[in-house]
Amino acid sequence: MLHTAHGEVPTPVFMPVGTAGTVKAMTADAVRATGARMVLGNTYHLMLRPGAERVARLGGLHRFMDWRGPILTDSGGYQVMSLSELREMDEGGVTFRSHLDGTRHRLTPERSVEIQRLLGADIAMCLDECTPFPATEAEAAASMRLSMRWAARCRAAFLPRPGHGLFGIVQGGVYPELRAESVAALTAIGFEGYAIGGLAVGEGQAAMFAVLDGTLPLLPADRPRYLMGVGTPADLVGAVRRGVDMFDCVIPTRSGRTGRAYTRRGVLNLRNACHAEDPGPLDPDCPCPACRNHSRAYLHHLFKAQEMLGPMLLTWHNLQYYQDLMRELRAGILAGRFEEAAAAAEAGWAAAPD
Ligand code: PRF
Ligand code: ZN
Repeated sequence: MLHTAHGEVPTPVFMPVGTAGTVKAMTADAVRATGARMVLGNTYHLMLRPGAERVARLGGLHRFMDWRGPILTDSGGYQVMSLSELREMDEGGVTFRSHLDGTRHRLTPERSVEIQRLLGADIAMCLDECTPFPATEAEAAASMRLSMRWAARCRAAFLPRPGHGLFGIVQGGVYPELRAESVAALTAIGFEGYAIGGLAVGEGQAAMFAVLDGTLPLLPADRPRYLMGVGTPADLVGAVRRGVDMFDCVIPTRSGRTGRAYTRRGVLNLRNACHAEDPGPLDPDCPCPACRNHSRAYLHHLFKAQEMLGPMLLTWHNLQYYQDLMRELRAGILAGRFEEAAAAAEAGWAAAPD
C-alpha cells in the first residue's frame, strides 16, 4: 500500500498517463471509474504549457485537472531527450528548445524539483538522463554517474512534507555492475521509493527482465519499486512476478486512440474489416461502456468515420483492461496464488492471438 497526501493506493498499481493535465480522451471521473487510483503528470509538458507557476496560482494540478487522488510527476529529463529540439546537456542540467514554439528553457535538478512542488505532486521524480540504447559500458557509466550526482542535488532541493515523497531513478543500461553501483548510490542518499529507468528503450523483453532480475533484489524491500514507461500486459505480469510495484505507460491510451484494443483474448484492431458486421461485444467479460453498450461493428464504424467517440471508448476500454488486470494480480498476491492469476491472464492472450 502506498500512503500519500491524496489517499492510499494498493499495489501493484498501473498509473494512466496524464501528460498535459489530462488523460487524453477521458474525464477525470471516467479515469476513476476504470479503477485507477493514481495518475502520472509530466514536468516537461506542464512547464512549457501552461507553466508551473500558473498551475500553482490556480490551486495546483489536482484541482486544475479535477483529479482528487495522488499524482506522480516525471521529472522532465526523459521527455526533454525524446521531444525537445537542440538539447544540450552539461553538469548543471539540460538546456533545450520547446517542441511547441522553439523557445529556450533550462531544466536543472533544483528547478525540476521546484516545478514538481508547484504542480503539487504527491510523488516527485529525480531529474535523470535516460541512457539511450544501445550504449557502450563507458557511455552508460558516465550517463548513470551524472544521474546519481543529480539525484543527490534533487534530494537536497526537495522540501519534505507529510504524504509527499521523492523517488530516485536507477540507471546503468543493461550492465549489471552499473545497475548495482546506481542502487548503492541512491540507497546511500535515501529516497521514499526507487524507480528503474532506462528500460523499454529497445533492449527487448528478455534483456529488460534480466536487468530486473539483477536489480530488484538489491533494492530495499520496504520501499516501492517503480518501472518507468512499461509496458504491455505481458511486461506488467513479468515485472510484478519479479517484484515491481508501480507502472506507467502510454500503451493503453495511445493505442486506444488508434483503434487497438487490449482484451482478455489478446490484441485486436477495430479498424480491421473483419469487425464491420460483428454484433458481439469487444470483450464480453469487460464492464466498460464500450463493451457493455456497443458492438464491435459500431466501434469499427466510429474509427472508419473518424468520430471522436471511437478513441474515447477504446481508451476507456484499454484503461479498464489494465486496471482489471492489476486488480486480479493484487488479489492473486493477497491469496498467495499469484502464479494462478498470472497464468489465467496469459492463457487468455494465448487462446486467441491477433
Ligand atoms: N527516466 C525518467 N522517465 C522515464 C524513463 C527514464 O528512464 C523511462 C524509461 N523508459 C520512461 N520514463 N525520468
Ligand atoms: Zn471494455
